Amino acid sequence: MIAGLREGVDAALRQRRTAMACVCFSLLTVPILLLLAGLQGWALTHDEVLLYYRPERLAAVQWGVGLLALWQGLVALLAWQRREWLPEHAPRWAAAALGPVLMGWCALALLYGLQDTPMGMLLIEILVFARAFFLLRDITPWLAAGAVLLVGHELLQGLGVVSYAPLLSQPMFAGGELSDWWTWWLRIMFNASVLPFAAALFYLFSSLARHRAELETLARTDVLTGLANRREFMARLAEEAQRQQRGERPLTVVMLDVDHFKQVNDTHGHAAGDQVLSSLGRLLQGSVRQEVDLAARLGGEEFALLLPETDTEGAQCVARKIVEALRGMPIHHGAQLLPVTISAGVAPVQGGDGERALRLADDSLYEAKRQGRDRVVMAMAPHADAMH
Ligand code: GH3
Ligand code: MG
Ligand code: MG
Repeated sequence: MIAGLREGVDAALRQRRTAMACVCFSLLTVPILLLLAGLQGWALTHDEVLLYYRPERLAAVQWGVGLLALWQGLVALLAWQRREWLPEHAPRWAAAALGPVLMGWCALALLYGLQDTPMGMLLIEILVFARAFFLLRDITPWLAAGAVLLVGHELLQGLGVVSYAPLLSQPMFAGGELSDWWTWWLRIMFNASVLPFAAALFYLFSSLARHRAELETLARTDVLTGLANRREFMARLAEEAQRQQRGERPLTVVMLDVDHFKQVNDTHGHAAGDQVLSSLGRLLQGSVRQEVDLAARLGGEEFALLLPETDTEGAQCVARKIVEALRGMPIHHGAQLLPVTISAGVAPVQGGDGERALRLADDSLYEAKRQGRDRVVMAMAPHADAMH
C-alpha cells in the first residue's frame, strides 16, 4: 500500500501527468482546507470566540472554504477516474485543480492578515506543491494573478481603502498577550503547515536523489545488454590506466566482436540479432569478476572487457573461456537455434596509455578475424599467438 502510494507520487512527480498531479495536489490541500473549516466552524458556534471575527464575513468565508474543499475533492475524484485516458498534459484540469485553491488561499491569507499568521507560509507551501506536481506553464497564470492580488491589496491597504485582516475584529496580534483562542489557532495552523511541509520536502529531496541515481545508472548502461556502455568503459579505462601507471600493477583489455553477425541479422532478423547480443551480455557479465572487472558493449556487436590486476595470460584465459562457452551455447530464438561465435583480441595497458592498449586489442581482434575467427589473439607477442 505504502509502496504503491510512493510509486504513484513518484510517477506524478516524474511524468507530471496532469491526472495524477490533480489527485496528489488535492490530497495535500483538502486536509488544510478542512482543518481551517473546522476551526472556523468552532468559532461560529462559540460566541466567546466569535468575538474575534466579523461574524457575517466569517459565515461567508466558511461557505467559501467548504466549497473550495468540495471542489478540490471533486477534481481529485474525477481526475482519478479519468487517470487512464486523460491526455498526459491536460491544461484545463490543471487550471481546475490549481486556480481556485491558489486564488482562494491568497484571499484567505489577506483576510486573516499575512504578517502575523502562518497563512502566508501555507500559501508558499501550496505553491511548492503546485510546482512539484504541475508544469511551470500551468502555474504561471495563477502566480501572476496571485501576485496582482497580493500587491494590489498591499497598495489599497497603504492607501487606507481596505483594512488589514478584514475578517477579524482586530488583528491577531493587537499588542499584549495573545488570547487563548489565537494561541491554539496559531499552534494548530502552524503545525498543520510545518509538519506536512517538512515531510513533503524530505520526500521530494529523497525522490530527486533517487531519480538522479537512476539517471546516472542509465547514462552509464547499455540498454539492450545491461552492460556498461562505451562512455562508462572509456571513463573506467582512463581511471584504471592511471592506477596501473602509479602502481605498476597489470591491467589488460579485451576487445570482442561477434563473427558474421550481419548474417545472423540477415538470416533470422534483427530481433534474433538483438537476442544474441543480450545473451552475450549475460555471458560476459557472468565471466568476469563482479565489482573488479568491467564488461561493456562498445557499440553494435562489439564488446570490451577491462581486467584490473590481470596480466595478459590471465586475460587470455578469460577471453578463451568466453569464446569456448559461446561455441558450446547455441542461442535460442523462438524455435530456432542460432550458433554464434566470437573473436577476441587481448592487449595489456602499458605506461598508463589505455587508448593505445585498446587500439592494440582491436588490431589483435582484426588478426583473429583474419586467421579464421572464433579465436583469441594476444597483442605484444613477437608473433601474434593464435589459440583455437
Ligand atoms: P565479422 O565477423 O567480420 O565481424 O562480420 P560481421 O558481419 O559481424 O561484421 P560487420 O561489422 O560487417 O556487421 C556488423 C553488423 O552488426 C551490422 C549490423 O547490422 C549489426 N548490428 C549492429 N548493431 C546492432 C544491434 O544493436 N542489433 C542488431 N540486431 N544488429 C546490430
Ligand atoms: Mg562482427
Ligand atoms: Mg564489428
